[in-house]
Amino acid sequence: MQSILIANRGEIAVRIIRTCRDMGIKAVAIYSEADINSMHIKLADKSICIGPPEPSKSYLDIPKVMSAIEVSGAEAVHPGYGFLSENPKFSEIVRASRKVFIGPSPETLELIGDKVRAKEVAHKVGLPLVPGSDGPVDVHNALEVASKIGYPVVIKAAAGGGGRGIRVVNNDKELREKFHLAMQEAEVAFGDGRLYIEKYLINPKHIEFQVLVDKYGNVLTLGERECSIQRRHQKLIEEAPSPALTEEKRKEMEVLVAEFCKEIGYEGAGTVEFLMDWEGNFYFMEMNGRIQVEHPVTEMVYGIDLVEWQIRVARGERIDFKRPARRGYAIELRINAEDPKTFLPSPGRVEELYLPGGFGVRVDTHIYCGYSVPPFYDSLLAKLICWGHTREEAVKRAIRALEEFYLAGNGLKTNIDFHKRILSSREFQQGKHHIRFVEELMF
Ligand code: MV4
Repeated sequence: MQSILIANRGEIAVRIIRTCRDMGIKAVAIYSEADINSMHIKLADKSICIGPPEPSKSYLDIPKVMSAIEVSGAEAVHPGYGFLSENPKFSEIVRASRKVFIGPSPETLELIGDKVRAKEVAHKVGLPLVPGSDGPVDVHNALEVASKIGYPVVIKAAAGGGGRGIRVVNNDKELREKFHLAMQEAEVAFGDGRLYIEKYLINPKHIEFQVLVDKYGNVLTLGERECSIQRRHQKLIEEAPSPALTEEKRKEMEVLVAEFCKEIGYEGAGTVEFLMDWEGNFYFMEMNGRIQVEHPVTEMVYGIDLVEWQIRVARGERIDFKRPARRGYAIELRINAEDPKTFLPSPGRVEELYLPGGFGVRVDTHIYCGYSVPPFYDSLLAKLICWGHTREEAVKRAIRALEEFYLAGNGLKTNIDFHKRILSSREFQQGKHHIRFVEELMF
């Protein structure tokens, strides 16, 4: 494989280009008119403008991305996260064009995109599910199931995921009222109105397992990340390993995760998502078929370049090594261009920038002095990843690195101080945080 087109932008495009260069592979960048001054263009061997700023006319426009692949002569495409990364049609078209899609097959993406089908397979291999409906329900069915499992229950869209299309209801009346609305919304958002219901878990932790699978069914599990610090389904802090898991529980979950991957014929890097309650019960939620924003915490504790291995397994190499030993603790802070009060995006120009460094500190970013953050995309400016021998050391180092992080810009605001508050809180330091922690910290 001599050249890869990166169908993405921002920090993840930079991240992927770096590994391409490490591997001696040429990197082709694509960019929208709003990204003409972006770092990923400067680092790539070649770059192609694919259209106007709106994602639907550039990074999400399959014919334009396909033309760029053809024109550049790239043999493979890395989709990064978001955009086209989990689009089965895109994976299919890339394959039909005799190019390599660095990710799962269209069939697998289709399967894991259907949360009801994914849950069926999870159940089959023995992964625990939250009590709820087996499969899609109508409103009568939903009321019946709710009376069995008890309120509160959550209504979810079969085609949803990542927090899109979920709704909590507390009684029959609310269920009746919100069910039709949820169905209409799911129909509009996903073209699929199927709904299912689950018992609503109170203040669980979000725990996800990293896997890497080659074309020969060898599954490498690389432990978990805890991503409970989030707001409105935007993760803010992720860490590995989770302070909530014992080695025995981790092993138990990894065995089941590997079974699940084999059962669906998974290929590439992926993440299996769970919620965990305070008694240590875990429940399968969904699988994500992409490299995730928070992958560096896994890289730091296992000493493995996940993007490199995505590329290796995509070109048919075997995972023929034992799992590397895990070492220490890593924590990632997402530095966003957002107003700390309203959490609204705060685009603008970076005028002064000093990035932290030193032992155990990694910064993945595409920003530089003079760069203007465009208003069209997500507000992620940088990922600050810190390592420590212990969790306490990783947290202390993260606070130190945040204090070093200096960014001044015209109109630009960041969540750096907000991170300091979270890391300094007793709940977080004791590992007792859960998915509603940020909300509770704010009110
Ligand atoms: C839940 C839940 C509570 N109970 N399911 C949201 C994203 C999707 N992947 C699963 N989600 C949830 N499902 C039951 N039965 C609470 C959430 C949830 C959540 C999960 C993970 C991380 C952040 C979250 C924020 C709000 C709700």
